[in-house]
Amino acid sequence: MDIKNYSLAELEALSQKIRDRILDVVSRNGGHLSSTLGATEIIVAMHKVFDVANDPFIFDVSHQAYAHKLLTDRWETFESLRQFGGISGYTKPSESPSDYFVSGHSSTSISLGVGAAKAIALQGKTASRIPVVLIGDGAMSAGMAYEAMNELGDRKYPMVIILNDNEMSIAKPIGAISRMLSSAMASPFYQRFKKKTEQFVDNFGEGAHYLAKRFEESFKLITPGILFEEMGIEYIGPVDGHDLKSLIDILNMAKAMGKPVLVHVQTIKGKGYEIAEGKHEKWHGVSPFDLKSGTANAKSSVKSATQIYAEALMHQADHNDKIVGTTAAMPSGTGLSALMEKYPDRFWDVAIAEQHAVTSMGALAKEGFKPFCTIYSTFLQRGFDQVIHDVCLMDLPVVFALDRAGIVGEDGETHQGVFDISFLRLIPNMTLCAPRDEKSFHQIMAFAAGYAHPCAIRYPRGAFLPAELPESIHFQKGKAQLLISNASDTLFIGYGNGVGRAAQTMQYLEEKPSLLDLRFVKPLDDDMLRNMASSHKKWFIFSDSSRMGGVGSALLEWLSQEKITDIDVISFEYEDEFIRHGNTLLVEESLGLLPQQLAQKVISAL
Ligand SMILES: Cc1ncc(C[n+]2csc(CCOP(=O)(O)OP(=O)(O)O)c2C)c(N)n1
Repeated sequence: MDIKNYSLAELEALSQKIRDRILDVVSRNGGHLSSTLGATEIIVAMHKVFDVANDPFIFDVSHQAYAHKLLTDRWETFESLRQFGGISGYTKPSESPSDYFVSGHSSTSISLGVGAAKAIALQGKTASRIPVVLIGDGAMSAGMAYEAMNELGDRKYPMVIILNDNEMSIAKPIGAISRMLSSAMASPFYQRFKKKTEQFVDNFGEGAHYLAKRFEESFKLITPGILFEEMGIEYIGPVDGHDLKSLIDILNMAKAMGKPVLVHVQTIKGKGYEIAEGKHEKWHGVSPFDLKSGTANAKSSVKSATQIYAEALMHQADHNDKIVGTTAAMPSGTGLSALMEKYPDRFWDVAIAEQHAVTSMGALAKEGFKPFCTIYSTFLQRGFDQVIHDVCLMDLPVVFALDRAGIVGEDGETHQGVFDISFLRLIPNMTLCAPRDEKSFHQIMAFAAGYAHPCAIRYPRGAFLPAELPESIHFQKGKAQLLISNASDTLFIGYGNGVGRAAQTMQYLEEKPSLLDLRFVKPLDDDMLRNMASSHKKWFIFSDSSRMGGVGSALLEWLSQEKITDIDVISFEYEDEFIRHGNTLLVEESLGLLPQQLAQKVISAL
């Protein structure tokens, strides 16, 4: 949609139309709501001032970029937002050339802007192309943003960074930076004073400009401006992010400055949908809801793995005051909110700062505490080096609780929790285990609370796959549990949620195999596996994880080490490719991973 020649009134009408479309589709499909509603005018202004076909448009996390999708040829297809085979909830160049980069993990945008600016300089196009970056105040809490600004402020590449400050991350933002952003510059006093100064300047002309500038400059000493200006980045703001005229004027100005400029924009999260307006965590990401009342259409009555984790951790924390824990900006997503409320001195949200979360928990462990570092599988990728360098090298007893392990559904590629086994298994001192249901989760938490070395526990998004199986027994390091023993050549080996998948697959088979709950993929249960290898010659592996380096891989390495050569191993883990977004069952069906499909594969393999 070319909006370059739109009048202000037309742009305002367009913003309303965009909001209506977002509300209509998100209320039916679910998705990110309040961030994207709040950023609507900013994105319309970006499209008015910059040229999406030429200038890199870079959205941090990109969950707020729905307006951008609607403005770039996806008005109709937006209908399929986040559905299998449909439009992604994030920017994705393979979906549209207007999407500059894949994004889903936060705080990469300024680095991308710096990289793009370097390329633009090398191409000799500095006069005709400029990166424009949209980043939220929550995303500004991560170290990467400062690493990028540190270089940018020194090299002075022309770039416009729009800081969308809605005073919210998903939850309440944490830390000094967010406090600084909402400090004096944004205060009513400053706003009133600024207006007065502007009137004064208008009335008295040039001479007054000098005074006004002096005022601004001295004020910056106690405002967010100082932070950015001292880094060498011009600061403009705060600007009302719902006032299109101001936004367009200021972005035009920032674009013309020929240097790095940060425009501090204030918005209301959820703007335009009254029920969601303001600081409401629950409207950040939503499942389908009734537009009129704002109530969710359907709520699952089955307990999620996250809920079980939170209850089990609460139980451990109630009985052991050495237990501490952290989340990196996901208090409700990880179930830690209740613990933070009950034990505010022992459970912390550290903002979007996975690396810092891991390392700081290492120090707590060194001091004799027992940290539970609760992070989504996909976001621990950020803290990989810290797991090795600051926890495992010291053999510290940090527990990594990895939520959303496996396919996560509608968030798709950027959020799939499929790599954790592969990237953690190779670390010396690391123990890896997984529960399969509520009871085993409580047992594993008791095990972890008393364990003196690093360990990681993975569990799925939503509920465990249900299965009628013998009860889980007490957890012991490196010990598997044989759940079903049949006089069969075939052994199903399940890990975590894979146990339920294996049990469900069995229901479609006439000849019933044996079923082993592996429980620990590191260390493996040597005795049990030797036993199984002598009686079962066909092993099928069930685990919601990447095949490369995953559970099957661990077992093949073990067989090779043991010089056992007469076992066939077939792994039903994920192939070596990125997994698309969509309803989890539909995605699994497309990968042939539904129990009925797996049963067919087993039959053909036997
Ligand atoms: C590395 C990483 N950790 C956690 C998240 C989860 N996450 C998605 S959006 C978000 C909050 C972003 O807040 P902000 O930048 O202020 O944007 P807003 O939604 O408020 O517009 C978080 C924590 C993520 N995407 N990436």
